[in-house]
Amino acid sequence: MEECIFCKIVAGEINSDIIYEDDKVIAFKDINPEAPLHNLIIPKKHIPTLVDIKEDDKELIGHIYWVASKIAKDEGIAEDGFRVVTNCNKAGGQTVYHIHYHLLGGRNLQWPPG
Ligand code: D5M
Repeated sequence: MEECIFCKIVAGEINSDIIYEDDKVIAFKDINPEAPLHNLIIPKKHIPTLVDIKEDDKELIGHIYWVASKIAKDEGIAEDGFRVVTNCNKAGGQTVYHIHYHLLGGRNLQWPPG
């Protein structure tokens, strides 16, 4: 996926502020934070959108939620609360077509989102 900016982050071709990495996923600070803590958790595998998740990816997606929980605990926001969000396609507000999970916390988040 030559033109995918998040694949370039995975490959180390673009710098990012990485806060967690293992063999399956990487998490880094969002370049345009919407909360005091705003990280993105992405699979290293290129999956464009939520609707491109295949049956074989189910374990990977579960792993992403485990990583979100770990980061929230490590960052000290688990007890207060936080949000994990995936935008899907245009009307869902997706701008980068490599699936990612926004981890937002550190303030009282509003509901519903706009
Ligand atoms: O969210 C895409 C998110 O990706 C948006 O919050 C900005 C962030 N972004 C874009 N480029 C970068 C780089 N290079 N580093 C860190 N964060 C980045 P979406 O849900 O697709 O609208």
